[in-house]
Amino acid sequence: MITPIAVLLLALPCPAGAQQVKAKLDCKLTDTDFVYDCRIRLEPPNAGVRISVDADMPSMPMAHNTDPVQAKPTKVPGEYRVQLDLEMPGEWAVKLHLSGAARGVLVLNYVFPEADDRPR
Ligand SMILES: [Cu+2]
Repeated sequence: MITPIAVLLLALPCPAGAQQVKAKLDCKLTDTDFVYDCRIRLEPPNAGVRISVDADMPSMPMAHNTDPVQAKPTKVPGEYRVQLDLEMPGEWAVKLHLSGAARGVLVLNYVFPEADDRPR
C-alpha cells in the first residue's frame, strides 16, 4: 500500500497572494517495467499552473537522471497526469516544477512499487 505524501511548496515569492500550494502524488505501475502512470493533485486547484516533472533517487545521488516530462491537466481542476519512465523501483524524489499561476518546486518522496506488486 502506497501512501501519497504531500510536501509544502518550497518557495513562493508572491507578495500578493502568498499561498501555500501542496501536491499529492499517486502512481501505478503500467504493463511496462519501470513505467508508471501518475496522478498529481494540486491543492488548492489553481488554474493556469503548468507542471514539469523530473525525479532522482535520494539513496543514489547522481546515479539517475530522468528527462523532465510535462504533466497534462485533466478535466478535474488541479489534477494532472504524467507518465514517468524510471530506471528502477524504490524511493524516488519526484520534483514538480511549477510555472504559470504558481511558481516553485515541490519535492515529493514516493516509493514506486515493483512489478511483483502489480495488481492481477
Ligand atoms: Cu537507483
